[in-house]
Amino acid sequence: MTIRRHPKATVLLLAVVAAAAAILFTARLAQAFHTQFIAQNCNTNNPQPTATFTRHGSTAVALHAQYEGYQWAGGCWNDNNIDDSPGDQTSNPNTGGEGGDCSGFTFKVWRESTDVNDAGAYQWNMLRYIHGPYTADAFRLGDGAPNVTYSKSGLIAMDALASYHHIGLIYATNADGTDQIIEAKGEAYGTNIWTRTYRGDSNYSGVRRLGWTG
Ligand SMILES: [Ca+2]
Ligand SMILES: [Ca+2]
Ligand SMILES: [Ca+2]
Repeated sequence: MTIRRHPKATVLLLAVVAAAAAILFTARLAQAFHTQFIAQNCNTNNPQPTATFTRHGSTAVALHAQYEGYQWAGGCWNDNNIDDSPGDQTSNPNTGGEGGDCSGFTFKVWRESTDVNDAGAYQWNMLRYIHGPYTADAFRLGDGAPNVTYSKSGLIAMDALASYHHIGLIYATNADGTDQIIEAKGEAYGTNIWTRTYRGDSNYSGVRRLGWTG
């Protein structure tokens, strides 16, 4: 059986459907924007200075962030393996969502100080909201007392590859010259491990955090 509608009724129906979809979309956008993850979950506790810090230990720190979210200028996450703040507006530091951005993630995993002249090691809890003073490009240039540029061919686990826009940490090296990179990749991707060709990409430079005790 065919249901016949008057053409005007069809147009009206489509308009109503479109309006409802627009309202729903706006509501979802607002909801995503207002997860208030940082406000509701994160703290400003002092970091713990650590006399020893190892590549193995920092790998464990990095793995807590795996499967969590991404937040532009962010630096606070839990470890429930869910992105608690998906679909936020991109490149907006005020969305207040879960996760680090690429440089905030690196800062925390490398246990750095907010004082760029201090090369010491500081353990920041994952729910401590902190981004740190470095952009990806600052890391690329080896800015800050703990950080140096380093030959790409000599990079090992927990060293970094950085470009003007992005920085990722080496989780493991692959036999074919690529690397498994653990990184806070972007709003749509969150934080995870991916096989990358950064080491062979001229836009990327090697960066090392100094002072590992093991
Ligand atoms: Ca996790
Ligand atoms: Ca989470
Ligand atoms: Ca997010």
